[in-house]
Amino acid sequence: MNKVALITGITGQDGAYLAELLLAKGYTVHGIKRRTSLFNTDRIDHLFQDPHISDGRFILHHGDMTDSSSLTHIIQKVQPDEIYNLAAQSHVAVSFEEPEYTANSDALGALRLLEAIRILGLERKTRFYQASTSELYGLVQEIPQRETTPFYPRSPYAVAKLYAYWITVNYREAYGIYACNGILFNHESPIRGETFVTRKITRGLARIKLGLQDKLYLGNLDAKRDWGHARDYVEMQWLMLQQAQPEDFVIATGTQYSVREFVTLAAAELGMQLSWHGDGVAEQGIDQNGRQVIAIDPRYFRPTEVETLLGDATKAREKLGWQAKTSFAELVKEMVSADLKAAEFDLKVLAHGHRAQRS
Ligand code: NDP
Ligand code: GDR
Repeated sequence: MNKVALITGITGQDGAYLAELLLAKGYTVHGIKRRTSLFNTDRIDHLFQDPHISDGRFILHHGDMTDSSSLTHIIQKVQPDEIYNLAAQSHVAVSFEEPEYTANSDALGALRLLEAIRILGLERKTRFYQASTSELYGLVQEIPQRETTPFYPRSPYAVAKLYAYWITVNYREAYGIYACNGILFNHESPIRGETFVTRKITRGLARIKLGLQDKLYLGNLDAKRDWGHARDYVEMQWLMLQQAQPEDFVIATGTQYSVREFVTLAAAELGMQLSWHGDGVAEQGIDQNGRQVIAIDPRYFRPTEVETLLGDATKAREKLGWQAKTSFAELVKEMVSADLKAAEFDLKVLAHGHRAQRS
């Protein structure tokens, strides 16, 4: 019998990559999407449309992480072998503006799923994956960060995810549920949300290159991250649920770059040679023609910042044979190339007198 998976956050970046991976492995994939006034299934529409990919094995349900009744009903109906809890208000900066909602969906959401497993008597059947995050390390206590590094969360998002991390560990220990945390460092792709810094940069620079926009405004250029590719990381999410014993794993590339370095490389991909002038909020990125391309907007600084993250995924490599496949340079190249195509499309639409999408 084919396995049945339930993915929360199916319409998000990781949800889309994971659904594709599980369908390719023969799973029946159920996803939970929330009701929105506009379509929010852009990232997964191809899974419905191509019968060779899904063959009727891809099913969506309306639900919300803040609504236990919908979650419990769906789990009862689907009887999943595996639940991947990817749904979250996942934007760190937004969590300072919506701290209570972030706690409700990101912290209590995980509890609601685990309670549903328990209430429905599925403790021995259903395996549970929690999307934990390198943001737990926040004000870092050790470099690089590994499974044993102490946590010091620095945002309402990270504090909510800290609860979700520990409730996952607790339900594993208290009720014997196969539940584990993937502590994933930043991972990106051409379908990354447009307000996360990498996608904001590749999309913004591609549009500047084609004259669709003049300048890109950013915040802290000194922040350093360990950036990998989402496609590589969802493979690890699946692997973590296939082991004899549930354990928590750090997933990272082990390399680190600053936001400034990301911008410089992405610009170079587009033929723009940036030089940096001034500092703090006065810093500017200038191209080889003397045009200011990057400016700082203090709005994008966070009340408490995570300055540096660098992961050590030795445990994943040794126990699961996992290693990141995509290099930083390949990731940047792929994202820039996809956003250049999207900008070219917008330019054509404009040339025909229409309003470009999401400009
Ligand atoms: P996205 O923001 O792209 O996707 C989040 C998903 O959660 C979307 O499908 C969104 O729906 C859904 N969602 C948000 N709130 C609710 C809610 N209240 N009820 C139901 N669904 C909801 O995130 P990613 O795919 O990048 O990340 C997946 C998970 O991994 C998240 O939990 C994130 O916090 C975590 N994580 C991500 C990392 C990364 O670098 N990408 C690193 C470490 C952890 P909608 O489409 O309608 O908005
Ligand atoms: P992060 O990702 O907070 O690490 O959380 P994000 O891309 O938002 O920020 C990374 C770093 O870039 C700095 N930065 C900016 N960030 C944004 N969004 N916009 C800007 O204009 C900008 N300028 C500079 C930020 O200050 C920060 O230091 C992501 C999310 O996917 C989380 O859900 C996940 O848990 C972590 O990665 C691991």
